[in-house]
Amino acid sequence: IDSEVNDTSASKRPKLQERTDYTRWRMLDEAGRHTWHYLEDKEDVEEWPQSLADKYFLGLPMDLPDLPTAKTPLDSVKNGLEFFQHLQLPPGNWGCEYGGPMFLIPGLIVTWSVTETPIPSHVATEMKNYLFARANPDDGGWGLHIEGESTVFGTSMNYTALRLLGVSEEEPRMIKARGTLHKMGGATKAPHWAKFWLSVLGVCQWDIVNPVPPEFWLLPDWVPFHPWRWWIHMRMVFLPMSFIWSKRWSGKITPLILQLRQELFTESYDKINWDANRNTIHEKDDYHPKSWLLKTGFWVISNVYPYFRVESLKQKAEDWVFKLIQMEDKNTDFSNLGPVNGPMNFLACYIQEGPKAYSVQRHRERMADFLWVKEEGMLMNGTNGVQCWDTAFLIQSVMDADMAEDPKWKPMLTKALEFLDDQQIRENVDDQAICYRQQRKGAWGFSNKDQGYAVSDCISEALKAVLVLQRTPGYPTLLEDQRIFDAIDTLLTYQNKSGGCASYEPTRGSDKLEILNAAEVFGRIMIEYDYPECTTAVVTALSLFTKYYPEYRAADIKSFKERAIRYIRRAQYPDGSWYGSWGICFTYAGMFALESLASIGETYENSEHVRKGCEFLISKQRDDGGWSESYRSCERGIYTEHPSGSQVVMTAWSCIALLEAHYPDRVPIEKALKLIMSRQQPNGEWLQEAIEGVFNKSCMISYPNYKFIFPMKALGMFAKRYGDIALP
Ligand code: LAN
Repeated sequence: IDSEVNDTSASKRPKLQERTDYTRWRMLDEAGRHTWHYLEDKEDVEEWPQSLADKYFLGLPMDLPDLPTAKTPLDSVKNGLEFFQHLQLPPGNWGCEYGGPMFLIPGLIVTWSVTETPIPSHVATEMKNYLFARANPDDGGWGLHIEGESTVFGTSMNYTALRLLGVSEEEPRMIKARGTLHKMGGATKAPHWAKFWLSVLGVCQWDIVNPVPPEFWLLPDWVPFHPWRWWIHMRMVFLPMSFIWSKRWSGKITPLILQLRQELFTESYDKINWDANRNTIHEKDDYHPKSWLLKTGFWVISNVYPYFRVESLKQKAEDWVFKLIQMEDKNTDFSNLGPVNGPMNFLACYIQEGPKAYSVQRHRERMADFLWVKEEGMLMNGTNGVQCWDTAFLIQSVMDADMAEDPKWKPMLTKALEFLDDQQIRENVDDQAICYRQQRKGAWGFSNKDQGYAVSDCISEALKAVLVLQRTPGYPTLLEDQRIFDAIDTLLTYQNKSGGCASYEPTRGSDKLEILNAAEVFGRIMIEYDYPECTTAVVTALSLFTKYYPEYRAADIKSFKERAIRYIRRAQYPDGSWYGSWGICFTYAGMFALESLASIGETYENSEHVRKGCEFLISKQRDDGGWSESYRSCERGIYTEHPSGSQVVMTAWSCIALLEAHYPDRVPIEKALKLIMSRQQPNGEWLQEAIEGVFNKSCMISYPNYKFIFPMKALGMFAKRYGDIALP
């Protein structure tokens, strides 16, 4: 495919190739910052050889020898580690692609396009490849996430991204995708976020975008719907979005934009009634239909408020919002909370401070932190990585298999420990209260400390890993007591009145705020909720902490745990299951719930809750010994199997749950572990199966390292309990 030449800005557009040379890609890990580099020079290629991890990520042959066939669970763990150690990155952490959502690349490309950021040809080529690889084979469109059915959101946005990358509208795959888009009614049926991005681009007119008034940020803090009370991801997207909406800013109208105006709609651009389409949405996109109250509010803000919106108030709101954007940029060194607010903050800085500003330059650099290259091409990750989270779990898996003292794994684990040591967040942010941030001193985030957002369960999992490993003979004590106490102090701020814990912050608003959910494509996004996974992770961390430090804040911890456990019991469904919000789905939450109950001494023998939890899982075991869960479980709230059969990851979660619970019958567990072992490849790896993670009920996200971490943990726990025997 050749880039177009029928457009004045076309000369600035990247030159697309079929494919790049995969032997030239390298992933650089600078203290947990992951960026991909394409080496154009032959000399560089020689000086910086491709690592085994690079090859693995890129799908190139690693040429590893076959390992002795695993006969026992620990053989299998050893083989798994033998493989997985090659993926450890120099600072001691693990990384991986973190794709799934199909709405991230388009936001970035629109931002690059309107900020006139040149896109290198190798980047454009591989993004194009990824997007085509992830088009649905039957209709050529795209869904909300990689396994989802085509929607207007996915199809209109990814089609647009491909056009901006230089793909011709006559390319057969584009014709097919456009046909699918038109069959669904065209881009006027897109959800709010798509209408927003298309207006930024100049393909839609701003009148089609439901209002995002920055004035919300001027409300006094006591107002029950003030954005500071929203779930952090919503308010941090709302923030720059409100700035850009208020400015009604659009990029340059180039010939390509004029063409897109012809391609994306089913009626002629000039005839479209933009206001009248603000609330039109295709049913496939409408996961969370807007409430009548919200629609009324939108009507008032669009039709009445403009008469009262004095310039000074608008200015004041924009100024304050921009200050908050600057605080977010400063507190994260422009990494930003995530891949949606990142590009939006970038654009807001461009609008406010102009193309030459430092902020614009730094944002531009930071976009690289979200990008990842794999065999299918280049994608945009859901965060700037999974560094702390996956590293903490890997350490725990090896500990659970009792292998940490084996000299063979000491260098690997020591490096992993050093990484967590380096990544602990040591200070609260400046102006914490003014920019509505949560205390974070002593915490860990999900990705790295540049991003620096603490999460309740990320603190917990990292803390557990550190606590045990640095007490294991042969390992250094890197975190002195005070740093552990800092983590505990922060962790203890996370409990809600209900006893449960949410993700980034304790819940700040009422669930009635869901009435203001205007994103349409996601569910349960407006506030923080209690999550069984997060709550249980905190409980297990506190239980472990008390073992080592029985005195420190003992009363607080005791009451925290009691209340948390009461919540966990309440959160159990009548059938014995727990609903998982961050992994798919009931198997994931079941694992966390039963682990935390075990940590306070509740097992199958003495607890009705545990028994019911086990019975639920056992009732879902398949004839081949495995478990299989589809993302539909998350959407529907009902256990649903994946059409492709048993999954290694869900099977491992279920085994861990049963082992934690001391389920009395080992036969089902053995059967499951045999399935896991039978899926292990001769070089020790497990292959990617169906998607594992979720957010906001409707969007799925990949956790590729789970297929290593959790099978090894399950196998190791079994061997520790029953001995390392060959499975019958
Ligand atoms: C994540 C990733 C990690 C995840 C866990 C730690 C696993 C969870 O237990 C708590 C919540 C958290 C931190 C989480 C929250 C939402 C995230 C950041 C994501 C699922 C990764 C991507 C997602 C983010 C919202 C994607 C951008 C999309 C928007 C709707 C803004």
